[in-house]
Amino acid sequence: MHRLRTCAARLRPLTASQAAQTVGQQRPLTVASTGNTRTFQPIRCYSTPVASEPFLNGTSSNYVEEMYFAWLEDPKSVHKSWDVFFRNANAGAPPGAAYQSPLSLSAAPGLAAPQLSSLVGAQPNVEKLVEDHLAVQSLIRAYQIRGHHVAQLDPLGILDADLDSCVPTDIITSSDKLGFYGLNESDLDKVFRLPTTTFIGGSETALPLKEIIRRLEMAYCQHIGVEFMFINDLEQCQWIRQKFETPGVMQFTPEEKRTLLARMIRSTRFEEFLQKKWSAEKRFGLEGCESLIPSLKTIIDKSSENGVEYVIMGMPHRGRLNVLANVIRKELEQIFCQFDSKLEAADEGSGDVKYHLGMYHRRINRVTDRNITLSLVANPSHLEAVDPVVQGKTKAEQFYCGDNDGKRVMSILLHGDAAFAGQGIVYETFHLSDLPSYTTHGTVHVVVNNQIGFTTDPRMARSSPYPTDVARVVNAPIFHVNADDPEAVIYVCKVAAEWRATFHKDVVVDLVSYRRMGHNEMDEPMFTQPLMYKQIKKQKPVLQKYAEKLIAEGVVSRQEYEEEISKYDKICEEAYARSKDEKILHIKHWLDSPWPGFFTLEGQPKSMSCPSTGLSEEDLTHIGQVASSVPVEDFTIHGGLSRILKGRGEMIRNRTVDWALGEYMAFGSLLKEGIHVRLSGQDVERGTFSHRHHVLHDQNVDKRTCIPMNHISPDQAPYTVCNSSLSEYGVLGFELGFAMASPNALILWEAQFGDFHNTAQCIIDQFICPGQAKWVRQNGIVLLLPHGMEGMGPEHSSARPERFLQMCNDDPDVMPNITEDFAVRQLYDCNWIVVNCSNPGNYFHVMRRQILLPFRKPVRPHTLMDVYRDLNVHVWLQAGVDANISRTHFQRLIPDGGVAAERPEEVKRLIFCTGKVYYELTKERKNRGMEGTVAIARMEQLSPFPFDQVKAEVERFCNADLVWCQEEHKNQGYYDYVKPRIRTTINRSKGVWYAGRESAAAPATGNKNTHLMELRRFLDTAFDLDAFKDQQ
Ligand SMILES: Cc1ncc(C[n+]2csc(CCOP(=O)(O)OP(=O)(O)O)c2C)c(N)n1
Ligand SMILES: [Mg+2]
Repeated sequence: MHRLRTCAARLRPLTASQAAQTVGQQRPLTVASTGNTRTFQPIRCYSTPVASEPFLNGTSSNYVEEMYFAWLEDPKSVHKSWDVFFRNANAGAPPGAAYQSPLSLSAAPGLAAPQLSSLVGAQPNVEKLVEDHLAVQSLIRAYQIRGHHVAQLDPLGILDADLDSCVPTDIITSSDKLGFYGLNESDLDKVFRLPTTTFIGGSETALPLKEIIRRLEMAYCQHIGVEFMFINDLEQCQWIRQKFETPGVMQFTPEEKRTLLARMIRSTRFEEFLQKKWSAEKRFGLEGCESLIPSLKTIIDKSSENGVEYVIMGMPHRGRLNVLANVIRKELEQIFCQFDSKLEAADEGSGDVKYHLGMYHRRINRVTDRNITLSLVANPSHLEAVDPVVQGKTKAEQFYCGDNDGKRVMSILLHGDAAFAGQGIVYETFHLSDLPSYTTHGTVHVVVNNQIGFTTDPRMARSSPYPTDVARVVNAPIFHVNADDPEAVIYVCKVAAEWRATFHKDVVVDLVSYRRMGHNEMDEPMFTQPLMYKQIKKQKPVLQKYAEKLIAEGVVSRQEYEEEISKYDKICEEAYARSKDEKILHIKHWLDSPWPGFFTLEGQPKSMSCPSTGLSEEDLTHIGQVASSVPVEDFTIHGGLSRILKGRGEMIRNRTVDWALGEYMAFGSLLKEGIHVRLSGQDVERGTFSHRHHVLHDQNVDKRTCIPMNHISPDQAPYTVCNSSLSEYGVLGFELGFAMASPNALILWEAQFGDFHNTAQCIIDQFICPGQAKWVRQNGIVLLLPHGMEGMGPEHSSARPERFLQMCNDDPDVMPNITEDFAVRQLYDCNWIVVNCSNPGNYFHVMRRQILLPFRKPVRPHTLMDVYRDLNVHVWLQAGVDANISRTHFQRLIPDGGVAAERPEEVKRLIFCTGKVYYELTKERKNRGMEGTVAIARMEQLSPFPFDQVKAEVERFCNADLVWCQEEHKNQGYYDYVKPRIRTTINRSKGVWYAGRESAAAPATGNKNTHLMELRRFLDTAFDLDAFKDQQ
């Protein structure tokens, strides 16, 4: 086959007679016009049988392969010309000799190979002509595939953007290379017919070879390197070819050039102004890639022209202040005052450095005269971590405004070259880009490729040729561009925006640039990049180069240029003067996602109370019925599932619920109240433990599904439940972003098992835990983390509650004032809520409380794997707690309500615990007949700590010693968190003893026997009333 491919590479679709009469003919039209957008019809369809295609139409080696396999199966199934070709090739004809002119086709089939060989060369002129045409076609294709490798992308002219100095053999850098194609210098003036896969001809269908090469050079080897030939879709490839190959396509009007110059002035002079005023401050300036600003503005202008109203952006440190000033148009004085160390913070929390803050701004786009909202999402230092967050927020904004195909809301993501290549989250984010529940219908990625990451040379920082190769996995075209050519930059940005508007897929603009200063303005780059920086010092700034070009062209005069500079400098100076008046820094002004109407005008919660989370019996019954039915006609579900639904119906009749039904009722009731619910994560639709079944699958019809929860009532909010890609970092980030967009939605992410959250640790540590403190941004995301020691080994056991508890912001040593609104105020003050529900009723209530609270906090309930499985049935969502079900609520602590409570003073031990160990403890207590001597209280909300209720419980069992019992190891779980807080509650009057597994490195043993022995041991300790005598 390899030999056939070699032959095929030399073929081109042109008969000799066609070749002779090409000049002046129109190329066959492949463009269909549909309204404003032009779409390309596929030129060829590969449907089987491929037989009817004649030999001379074959254009690609894949195609030849297909043809070959069809021929192998049945030589008659292909066109005669192919039959002859394959028989000749199989008979050993060398490349170029297997082809027979169609003129001899009639004779061919009957001829044996030796006879055929006598025909080869029988018409030497025709054959040479065809071969030369085929060669030219290969040459064109070579430029389309590999032209970017020789494009002049590095403004410094010292590095190869693809890290490879070799020039591909098939790119014609000198006339002797024509030999690769069997051509020579004398062919340069010959005219060749152009194939339909190129647009270099413009209105011409044939060109001299010399001109073909020149035009290919112009299209692919100047300041733009286009990487796109890996895209599987022919229509998309044609679209790109047309955008870059059509002669004269990169034309700018004088007006456009002047606008570009003005934008370059702003970008450059902004950095110069900051450098002049605060030379000793870090700002991660944009010097060396100033064309980023016009590039972003072009993408936004073009997108606005195409109907986009809202652009959500995420970006790292480099040039961020410049983007805020000149793209988002944050008031300059607000930026400048951030440099003032005397500025006091008005808001609570830590705040963040100026180059991490977010922004939200609605304004008129001056170019299109349309409204546009721009939001830059606040981010941590952790590079690229913001990517999925931006995507999630974008998806949410699209969802809430009914923008189903991303025509009104879009995202732009900026990247550094080193981070884009090195950070895995980039890949995880790309993999969400085309999934139905996660797509944002195309993101424009812009890489500030300054060819360095801090002090590391790209040759040491990546294994891929370009930093952008990760984008190839989703077939995103990649436009590399020399950032010192502002017009080329603007052109690719226009194409990128059009690409997104046309195909609604991701696209990458790679601004190949340099970094004029060190990593930050204090850094000495000559330590590590001496040669590069010697060159940089010689490099004329891009603004100066572009201004000189426009002055030479007569587009602007030097005076106009200088006036434009003075005008912007004056704007900066005036803003600087105003910034001196700012005495207080309001982080609130830097909010990226305002929630209009949710807070008071001062940004406070509208109340400090939480209504009952209970529901009427009627509502519970109704939702329960939906949960146990198939609301669609002629829909066949699996027999096992029918039994599960029947079981649910039974529970409704018995007024009991299991975990899945409790969750169903929580979600269903919120949907009924108009609250959107979105549950996302791996296999959440069915549920890892096969308990949920929120999506029913028709057993007879492929892809026919039904989500009963969307059939609760006609005016309900929609329910989204989606199995995610196998990613935690990307998907949790995405859901966090989704939850940012609106407070009126319950957004949940579930880990397959709790411990898998650690691959998303950055989102937890950098965004969820401190998000409000850093960026005054609340977020009500729910993390469902299955947890429980069940002898399943070190993995799949622990959701690592100790980590979440360690990051809670409450003070273990201070007993808070117990006021009437204590429970809610405590929630308001905390950074997040950690709960561990021991029954489905409490899970139901805590889910509803998330939404009924007048503010939003992330919550992290452990969901108990055991409870999923044992169908631990509870009576009608705690109806027993309150006779009137509509007044029930989440219980932060479930006190002992059994025999021990009857004579509390006789109780010798009060055991506090949380989660599933409660069931082990009650069983053991019963077995030992100690119901009257040992009380057991369940802490359902660990953080914020229920100081008031712990206090009440300790006072009730006043003669009891206190034990914390957990199934986790001592250095894990809850002990380190609860112990000091219980001690503070009781004014350190008693000890808090420990019953649980010993300290260990791994979360659980892999040996079932050891697991059970450990359990036995700590239960013995928990019920041995003398166990702690020696420690008193
Ligand atoms: C996840 C992560 N690792 C390390 C760092 C430290 N760091 C900050 S900037 C930087 C270099 C980034 O290089 P690049 O992505 O090319 O951006 P540039 O600074 O060149 O614009 C590094 C390593 C970080 N901020 N985030
Ligand atoms: Mg870099």
